[in-house]
Amino acid sequence: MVMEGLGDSLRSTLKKLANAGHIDAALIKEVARDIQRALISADMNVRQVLALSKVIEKRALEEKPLAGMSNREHVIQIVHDELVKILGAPRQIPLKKQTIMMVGLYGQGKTTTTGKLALHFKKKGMRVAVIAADVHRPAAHDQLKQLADKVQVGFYGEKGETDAAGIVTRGLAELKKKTDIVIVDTAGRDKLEDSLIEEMKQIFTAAKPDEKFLVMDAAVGQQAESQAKAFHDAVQVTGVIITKLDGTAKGGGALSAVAATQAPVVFIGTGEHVDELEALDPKRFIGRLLGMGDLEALLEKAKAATEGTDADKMARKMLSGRFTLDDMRQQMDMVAKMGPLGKVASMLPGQMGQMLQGRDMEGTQVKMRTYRVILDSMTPQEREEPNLIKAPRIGRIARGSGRTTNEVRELLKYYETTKGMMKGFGSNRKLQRQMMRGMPGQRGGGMAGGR
Ligand SMILES: Nc1nc2c(ncn2[C@@H]2O[C@H](COP(=O)(O)OP(=O)(O)O)[C@@H](O)[C@H]2O)c(=O)[nH]1
Ligand SMILES: [Mg+2]
Repeated sequence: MVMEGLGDSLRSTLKKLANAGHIDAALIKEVARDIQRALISADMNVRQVLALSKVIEKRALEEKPLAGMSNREHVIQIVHDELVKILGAPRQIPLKKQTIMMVGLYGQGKTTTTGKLALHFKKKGMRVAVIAADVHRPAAHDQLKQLADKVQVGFYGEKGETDAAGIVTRGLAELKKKTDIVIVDTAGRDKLEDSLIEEMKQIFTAAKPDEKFLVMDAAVGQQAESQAKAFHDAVQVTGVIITKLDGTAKGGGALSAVAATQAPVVFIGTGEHVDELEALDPKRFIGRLLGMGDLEALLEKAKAATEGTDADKMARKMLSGRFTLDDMRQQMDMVAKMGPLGKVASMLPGQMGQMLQGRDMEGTQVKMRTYRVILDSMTPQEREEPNLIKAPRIGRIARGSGRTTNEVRELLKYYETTKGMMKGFGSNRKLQRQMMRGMPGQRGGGMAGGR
C-alpha cells in the first residue's frame, strides 16, 4: 500500500467519524485537526496543511449533505474531495508527436522513470526514443542505454560529451523523423543549485519540450515545495511523477510539491521495474489512501434508495389507484431513506417537485416521524382498510402511539389527500411519463406494467 503512514492516520480519523454517534461542530473541528496532524507528520508543508484543513472544516460546517447522504458521509466526501483537488485535475498525456523533458534532483528516479515512460508509450503504439542528457554522472549514459535496450526503444547519447543542450539539439535532429515521442533524461544534483537550474533552462531552450515532468521521490520532505517551485520557475512543470510509492515513504512532501506547481500528478512509480508505473487517477488514488474503495458506491446511494422492487411495486400501486395506509407508510420510508426532504423535492420532476418545494421541509420531516409512530399503532387490517378507522379506534390508536386524537385525524386527512393525488396521478399519462424519467434511479420500463 502506498503512503502507508498517511493512509493509516487518515483512515483512523475517518473511522472516528464513521463511528461517532452524532456529527457536530466540535467533532468536525476535531476531524480537521486530526487531518492536519496526519498531513504534517507525513511531511506536507504546514501552510498548505492549514489552508486545506480550514477549507475542509468550513465546507463541513456550511454545506448541506446531498440527497441520500448522511452528515457523516458528507464530511467524508469533503475530505476526499479536497485531497483529490491537491492531486490536480486528472490529466491524460495525449498520444501525439511530442518531446518530454524530465527534471528533478539526483536519485529521485528520473532515469528509471524515463525508461518506464518509454515503455508506457510504446505499449500504446507510439514510436518512442530517449535522449541521455545527464552529463554529470559518468554512468548515466549507460544506465539509460540499458533501459532503452530492455524496453526496445530508440536511444541517443554522446558518451563523454559535457554540453547537455548540445546533445539534446543533435539528438532531436536525428530522432525526430523516425519517432513520435522523445523523452529527454536530464541530470540532477544532490540539492538545488544554480548550475542545475541554469542547465535545465538551456536544455529547455534546446528541446522546446511539450511536457515537463517533475520527478519526485515520495520520501521527499518539507523541502519539496521549494524544490518544486524552483523547477517550475525554470521549465514550467506540466506534470508531476511521484516515485517509490511502493516504499514506506510518508508522501506528504510530494503532495506539497504538487500543490506548489499546480501541476497534476500524472504518473506514480510503484517499483524498480520498467512496468511499475501507473497513470494516476486522483479519485481512485485518494479513495485507496482513505480506504474507501467503495466511496463511489456511497455516492450512488441516493439513487439506490428508489431502485428495486419496492419502487416498482409502489409505482404500480400508485397508478392502479389503490393506495392503502401501508402503501403510504412504505412511501414515507422510501423518502426517508433518500435523505433530507428539501433535496428530494428538488429531484422530483415537474408538478410533484413544485408541489413539495417551498414547503416547510423540516416541519414535514417531523410530521412524518409522528405519522410513522401512529401508523405503527394501527392493526394491519386498519392499514389495509383505512375506512375502518372511526372514532373509537382513533382513540385507541392515539393512546397506543402516545399522540393526540387530533394528530391521528390529521394523518387520516393527509392519507386522503395523498390518495387523491395518487389517483389524479394515475390518470395523468403525461405526468406518469415525466415521473418515470425523473425518478432518480428509476430503471427504464420499470413501470411498463402499470400502463
Ligand atoms: N522502489 C522503487 N525504486 C525506484 C522507483 N523509481 C526509481 N527507483 C530507484 O531509485 C534509484 C534512483 O533512480 P534513478 O532513476 O537512477 O534516479 P535519477 O538520479 O533521478 O535518475 C534507483 O535505484 C531506482 O531503481 C520506484 O518507483 N520504486
Ligand atoms: Mg538519472
